[in-house]
Amino acid sequence: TDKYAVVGNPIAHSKSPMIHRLFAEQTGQDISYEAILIDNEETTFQWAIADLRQRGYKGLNVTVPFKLDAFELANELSSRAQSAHAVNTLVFQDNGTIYGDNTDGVGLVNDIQINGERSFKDQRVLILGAGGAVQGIMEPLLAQAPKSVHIANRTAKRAEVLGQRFTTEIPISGSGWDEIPLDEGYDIIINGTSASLDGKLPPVSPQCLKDNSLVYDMMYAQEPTVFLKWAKEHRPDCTIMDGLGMLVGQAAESFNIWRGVQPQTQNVIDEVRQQMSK
Ligand code: SKM
Repeated sequence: TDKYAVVGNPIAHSKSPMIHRLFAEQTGQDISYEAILIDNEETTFQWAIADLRQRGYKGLNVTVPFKLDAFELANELSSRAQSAHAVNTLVFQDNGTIYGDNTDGVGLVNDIQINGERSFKDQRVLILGAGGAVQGIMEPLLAQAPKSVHIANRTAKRAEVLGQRFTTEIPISGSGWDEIPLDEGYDIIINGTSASLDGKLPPVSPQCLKDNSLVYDMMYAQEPTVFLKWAKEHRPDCTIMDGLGMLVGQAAESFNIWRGVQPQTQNVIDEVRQQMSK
């Protein structure tokens, strides 16, 4: 049995052990997967990781607040980890080096494409927020050739600067909340702010919605988030998805990096959601 784990602080809430157990059952892979708290008052991230490696773990997922520490610790980085400036997947390689990747963005893109059956191709995309979560999805999203991307954020400057970091033919713009271009509405709207955690809405106009918009919240809960409810109230025909599929999607990609097998996600999303309602 090869050992894997997710590390973070707090970590007790993590659904990763359940998700990876379901993947292991589905694919017949012989692995174990635990949630491990790193007490950053007691130890450094670096030391904690060295200790886990010593104890025979093959790889780790890394969550809040250690994704930047993991980025700095890795000896070798994927291009998407470099552009995200964050690492959520570590691989302890046989030659002694540590490989760092970031699967959050692919998790989101695959969830929308595979489970939501929506392509990004030629779509006008609106992203709400310009923080770490959004930075993490930019490269995989741009790789899907959307028609344009607009990033809106409390501070316009941060949105503009994030947009300018990518060399691409795709037009990327940035603004504050009140300057979002609203003429046509957006095909895909992704909430990457943490407003939903506090039951709040990002301050955007319902004019950004269209009847066939796909509205995605990177947060998830048992019930649709306030943002998804808001979208449905204004446009009953729009499609809503929450971030549980992104969570399962990033896990699937990490599983594939470690095991070379790509698990199916929809049945696992359904199972985890069912557990949440118990
Ligand atoms: O990026 C993921 C991470 O790999 C695992 C996780 C969790 O277990 O809650 C959340 C995200 O940060």
